[in-house]
Amino acid sequence: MTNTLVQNESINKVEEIKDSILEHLCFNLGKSPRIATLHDWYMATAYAARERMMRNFVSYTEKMQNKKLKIVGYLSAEFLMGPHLGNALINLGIENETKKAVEQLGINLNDVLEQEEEPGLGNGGLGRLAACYLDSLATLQVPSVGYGIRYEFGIFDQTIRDGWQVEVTDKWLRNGNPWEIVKPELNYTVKLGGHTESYTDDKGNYRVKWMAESEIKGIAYDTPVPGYKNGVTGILRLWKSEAVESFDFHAFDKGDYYGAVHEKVFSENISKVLYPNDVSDEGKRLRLSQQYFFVSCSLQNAFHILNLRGLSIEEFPESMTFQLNDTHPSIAIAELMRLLIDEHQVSWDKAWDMTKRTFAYTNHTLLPEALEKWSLPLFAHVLPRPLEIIYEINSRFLLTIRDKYPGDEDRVKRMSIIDERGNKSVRMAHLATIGSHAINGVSALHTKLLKQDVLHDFYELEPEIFFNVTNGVTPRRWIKLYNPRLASLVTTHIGEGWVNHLETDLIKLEQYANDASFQQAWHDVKRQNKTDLADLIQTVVGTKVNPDSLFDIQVKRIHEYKRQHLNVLYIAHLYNRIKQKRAEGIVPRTFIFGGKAAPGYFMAKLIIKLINSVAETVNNDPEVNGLIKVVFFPDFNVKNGAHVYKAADLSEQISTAGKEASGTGNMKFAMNGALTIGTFDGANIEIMECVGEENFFLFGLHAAEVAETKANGYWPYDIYNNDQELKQVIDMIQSGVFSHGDTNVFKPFVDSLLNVDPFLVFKDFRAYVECQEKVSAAYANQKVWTKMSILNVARMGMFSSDRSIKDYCENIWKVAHG
Ligand code: Z16
Repeated sequence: MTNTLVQNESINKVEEIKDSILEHLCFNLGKSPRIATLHDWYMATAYAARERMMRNFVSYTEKMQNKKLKIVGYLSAEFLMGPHLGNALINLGIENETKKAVEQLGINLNDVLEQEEEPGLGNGGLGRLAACYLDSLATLQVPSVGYGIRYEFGIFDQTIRDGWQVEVTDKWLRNGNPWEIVKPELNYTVKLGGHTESYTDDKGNYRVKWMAESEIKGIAYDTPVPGYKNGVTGILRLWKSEAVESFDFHAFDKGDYYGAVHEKVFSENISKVLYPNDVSDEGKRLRLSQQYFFVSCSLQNAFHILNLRGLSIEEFPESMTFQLNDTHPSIAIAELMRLLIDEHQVSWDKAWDMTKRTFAYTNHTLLPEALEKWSLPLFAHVLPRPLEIIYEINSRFLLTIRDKYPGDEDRVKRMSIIDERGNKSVRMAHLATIGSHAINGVSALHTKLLKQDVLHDFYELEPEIFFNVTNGVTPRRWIKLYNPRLASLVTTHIGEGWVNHLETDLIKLEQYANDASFQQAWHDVKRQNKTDLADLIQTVVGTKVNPDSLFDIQVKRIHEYKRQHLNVLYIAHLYNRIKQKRAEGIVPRTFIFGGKAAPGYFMAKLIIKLINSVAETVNNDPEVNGLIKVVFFPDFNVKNGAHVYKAADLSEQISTAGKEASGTGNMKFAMNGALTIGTFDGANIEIMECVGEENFFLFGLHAAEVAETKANGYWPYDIYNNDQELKQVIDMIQSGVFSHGDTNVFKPFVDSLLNVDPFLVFKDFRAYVECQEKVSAAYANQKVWTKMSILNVARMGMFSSDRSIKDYCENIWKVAHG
């Protein structure tokens, strides 16, 4: 094609998009351009983008009717999709044309994008991983459906008042959601509570009937997921709970109006709100109901799809495979058994074989407080029939263990789905493991520890079903969309193949690592990104920060195992040095934090207060003279992430070794040119192997040393007493230096560290300080730093979620990919 032809085509596209926006403004929003608000323009532009996706959506759904294709069902209680519009334009390849189209309508595209309220239907890493995987599934043309819950309220919005976190309800649906399409005809009934009754059917078979206390209805809401410039649109199918019609008839008959309304309220509650805990288990009845609700709807929908494709029940495992995203959906194992046995009259042995072939389980944590356990009475109350099935699964499973390990009753107790110690409970990780044909961890270290510790007995039993699939993130959103300057610099040098071939193409950047003009351009991109973030911080937080200082960033959920407080102790240490006139060698730094604390997690909330208190003291002390600045950026989410990752010089990945299953923020930072200071934990290790030890700031204990330290009796108080600088820092916090003399507020924090220090902050403090000194020295030489930054990005190709999805396709799902 000649250039003018390409130009004409693009002009036509701009006209087409403009017409489409104006049509949607009129037909869907009922507005004229004259009175349209920015939000109206956003809605109209969203509809215009959605329209283009829906053509592909319909053809892709048709393609899924092909009987030979295996469909992947990704079962997840969370999908943290982030704003749709910008991503849709990138993946449809119409971002430039749309920018021009809205400009011709007198509007700025960025202002339009800013209007979108993000669907925060996830807590953090796990939910965002699911979203990256949907992007890669569509991009790799894998027939797939993401199944989850359409929470009316997603993760709370975080505001900061007097340094403390205050939660605000996330009303993401208040202005409408142009991305979803409700499918009222796709609705399923889900039972809850009640009891079971057995009977003999006309063929003389033993059967069970679940006499539920209540029934609720799940309605499908579909959101299109565009693949990258490939004409494919995948599906995110979320379930909203409603009352079944029969209920109000029944209650109204009896003249019980309030009874009927009560049922409605109860039913709608199921999908009302996301539980705001990241890696920690609440054990609440409503949560169990949510899990069962979305899993049951999804499996019933799978039978419907099977039927549409003209397949038989026996063909279920070949026609669809389900990935369990952590144990949250693991009740699916009992539910598929129930549907096969109670509703489709399949025999136990056959049903069990089919179930095992259908499911695979991803574990995302080793932390004991995160491993889901349901109290037996609660489980029996909410899910009496699934519990009976779990008992049967367990007793058959334990027979095989007793058979294989005669006399080893200890092993039987350890492996049982039912934990018989103390208050009896159902161990969901055991159910997930026993009912799956593949189990995987999310980084090499995590998988190793999974085999060694948490699932060791199961690994011994069936080593061949354990896999590792290291996490990845999508370069479409996390580089191309959110770092356009870097993206275009990279594209002008190595072409644009990296966007969907990161694994093979990004490495081509290596040849420019020593090129002085490329280094300059690279440095300029980072500098501009930092200026953008500095401006945003000024607006949002009111703190003035220097774009020439080292931007040292830690954004992630606030948790003691992630050790934001280790970072804070280092800041307090630097402050102390400045006050003592020992500031030589300190490079100007801006410490930026962001992240939400679970509302019920006292210590995490206190850490937020501490960060803000240190910020207030340090930022306003004339003696510091701007040498260091501290910022807590409120309400960290996907939308804010757009401004944060691209502006980082240094990425903080400092969890206690063995505690962070993988981490994915570490990948987003490194592929946007930040260097990492990190422990030997999760995917940090693989990142370091890829970028080279010389381009990575490693410190601290290894996982085995952490376990050893604890086993030998750990005394943080001794470390405090023997390290004068650490002692000064702790004493400063305790004595009220950061709290206007208040000695109470941080007492629980200090006491916890001095007496317990569960995550070995004191143990790693000295190594961290020394490593930070190396960071400062390296940053002082900007040329060398920039070269390290380029090499970091060039060598991050393997952390594309496309690579992860290919691993799942080849090793676990056994499906073809593009
Ligand atoms: C979660 O976000 C994670 C684990 C978990 O059990 C529950 C939730 Cl909500 C995180 C891990 O902490 C993190 O290391 C990992 O990168 C992420 O899941 C995705 O695998």
